[in-house]
Amino acid sequence: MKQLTKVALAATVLAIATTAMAQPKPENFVKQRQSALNLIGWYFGPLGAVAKGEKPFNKDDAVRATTNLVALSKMPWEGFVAGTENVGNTKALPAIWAKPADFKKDADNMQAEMVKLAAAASAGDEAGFKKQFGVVGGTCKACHDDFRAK
Ligand code: ASC
Repeated sequence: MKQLTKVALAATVLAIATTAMAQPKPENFVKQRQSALNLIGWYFGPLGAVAKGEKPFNKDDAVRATTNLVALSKMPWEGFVAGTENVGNTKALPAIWAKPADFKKDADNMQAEMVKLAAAASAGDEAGFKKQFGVVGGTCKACHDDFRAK
């Protein structure tokens, strides 16, 4: 292939890829937010056993889980775009789009409290970690109560 043809082909492929990424299908936004929230449950849930004293506190495990959780906590929100209110199998309530500032406040709370949970883990602060687990759980619950169908 000639060099110019290669460059033109690469540009075309890039243009197509960019267009595909710029316009995800509505169902992919739902998948995006559900994937992130499921992973948050995956890493957060097992910490509950630690918080309850059913499993010993292990600093390395806690750091690993909360490092993932801090990153994950930033992700679901971009999936709640307009036009996805009734797409597929969603528990997202219309209030998310009717009261975006309230929804954002709950989302911001969760992220801020998650950072504190990660800080307690890094500090090896077992008592602080257990207490903060409950605070983070409260931010999950607050948002679910107002914005997620039962
Ligand atoms: C979890 C999980 C939730 C929240 C919520 C907190 O571990 O999967 O949805 O915590 O139960 O109240």
